[in-house]
Amino acid sequence: MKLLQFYLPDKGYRVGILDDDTILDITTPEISTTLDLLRQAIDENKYIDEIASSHKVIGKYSYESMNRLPSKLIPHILIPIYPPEVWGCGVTYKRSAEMRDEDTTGARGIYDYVYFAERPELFFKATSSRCSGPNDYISIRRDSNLTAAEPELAYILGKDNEIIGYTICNDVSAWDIERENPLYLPQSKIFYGCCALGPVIALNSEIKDPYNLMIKCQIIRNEEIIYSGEINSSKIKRAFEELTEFLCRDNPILPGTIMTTGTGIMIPNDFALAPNDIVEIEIEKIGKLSNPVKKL
Ligand code: DO4
Ligand code: MG
Repeated sequence: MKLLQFYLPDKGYRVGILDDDTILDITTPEISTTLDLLRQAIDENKYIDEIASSHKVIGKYSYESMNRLPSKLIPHILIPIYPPEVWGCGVTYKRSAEMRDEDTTGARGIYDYVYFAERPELFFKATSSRCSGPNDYISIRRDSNLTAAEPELAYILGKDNEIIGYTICNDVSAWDIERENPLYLPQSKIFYGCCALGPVIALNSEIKDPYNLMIKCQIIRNEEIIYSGEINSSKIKRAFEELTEFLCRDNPILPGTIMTTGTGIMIPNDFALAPNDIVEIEIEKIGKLSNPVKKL
């Protein structure tokens, strides 16, 4: 099952199930977000799929017609969850370690160390207020001249830090700030519009093997594809349980917290983001997340 959130000008914020190209509206007066569904599942000690299927379908809409730039005047899909927190993992793919070291010291260094170390790199990435949903703008911060898209598979944690499902994340990062000094990492990672999520939450029932998913990324500039890259999630070095264990070690997290698992597609510096670019990230069995770019 795939869950999503959407907006209707006459009815407000809604929660639904995506059934092929049809959005099934399962909103009730008490449950209007995916986080409400998750909390209900936790309270009733049930799977979230069970809770979602127990809700009555009160409307049906075409997904394609709502997959558009958000505006209060027209129906559109929204970020699929309002996460209390988004955390990021770094250097989980070999290419990420190699390129980050080449671009900082030109030799093996801190990234190579972390790639092989027992402790993973984990960093605080965003709150809901800094996240963008499908088709909404992602940002280049005003003091960055080299901001890159980082296409990533992300997972959502529920009760007892268990994974309930997966989504797509663009871990938009100011690489020039990160490269100037590793202590600047939070400023390279956290800013308004730094994290795109969506378009849906593909629950565990949809994703039989999260370590075998094709992840593809395209950057479109003036209607031309200027960059295309791909990686399979099988190339990730760390198991998700391992990442979650480090995240939650003496660090309580709330249900709905998102972990983004790191990028294996290192986009060359020549394709640094520019205003009005469109970044498309597609992950098998989840869908396609598309976001335009603006400079703050
Ligand atoms: O240490 C820098 C950030 C790493 C990261 O975001 C990634 O590998 O995806
Ligand atoms: Mg990243």
